[in-house]
Amino acid sequence: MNRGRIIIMFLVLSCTDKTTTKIDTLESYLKSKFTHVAKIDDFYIAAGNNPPIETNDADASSRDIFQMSVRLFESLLDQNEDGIVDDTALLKSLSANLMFLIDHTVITDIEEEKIQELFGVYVMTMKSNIWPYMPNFHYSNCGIEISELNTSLWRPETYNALWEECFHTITEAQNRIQSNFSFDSNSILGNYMQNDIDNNSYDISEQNALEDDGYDFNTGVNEYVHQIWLINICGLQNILNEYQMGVLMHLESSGTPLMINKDYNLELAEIVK
Ligand SMILES: [Ca+2]
Repeated sequence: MNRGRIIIMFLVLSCTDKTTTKIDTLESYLKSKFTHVAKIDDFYIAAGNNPPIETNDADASSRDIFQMSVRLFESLLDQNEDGIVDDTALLKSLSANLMFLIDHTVITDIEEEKIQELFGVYVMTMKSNIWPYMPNFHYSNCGIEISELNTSLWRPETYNALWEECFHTITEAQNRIQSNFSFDSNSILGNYMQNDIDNNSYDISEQNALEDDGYDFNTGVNEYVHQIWLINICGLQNILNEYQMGVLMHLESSGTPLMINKDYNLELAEIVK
């Protein structure tokens, strides 16, 4: 073998090696692609550099929305605010199965699939160009003006969608480790929603029509659970009907975090970048 061939082979090998190392871990991948990266155990939260568009804070930056998402996850994982994760099994499920990404859809549409393919984690997103980021939204003043929960389309006027996406991430993690925490038809939570619909006290058909029959049962249960969780946090559990109260009791017995503090100020997460 002549010297030229050896050098070429060496170059090929070292290039291959570099590429492998670069996308070796989710952490290094996220650091290479995004502006902000945090982790709680091995559960990653990342955000690009794009500021939120749908917001009532004109000065809101990508750092602001990133930092709030970190605080929300910290609060959800440490309900009694003693600086220690309450439920290690829940955190392990988050780490093993999911990550959270904040960016505009031009980025998330590509990265959701890519990250799943490369690292096998499901990417939950906050699409910060189309979903509202309302940093002042607080449970003490939710501005809820309904006297019953009767449609899947309901959200508070000034709702911060970041709460909803962080909450869905937590319930997705529960869904993956707790057999009685399913969103399928004939599951405990699915039956509550179906019975509520059969009783004509709750409706998903309007949303289903709006989404061109794309609003499937599982998504419906997911959002039903979220609405009930939010109404409870806002202190209005008295407007929930018997099915919805059943859901709330089931969340409580399943260990779903029932509080959320956007101002959580202990450092549970590690800021990686
Ligand atoms: Ca704790």
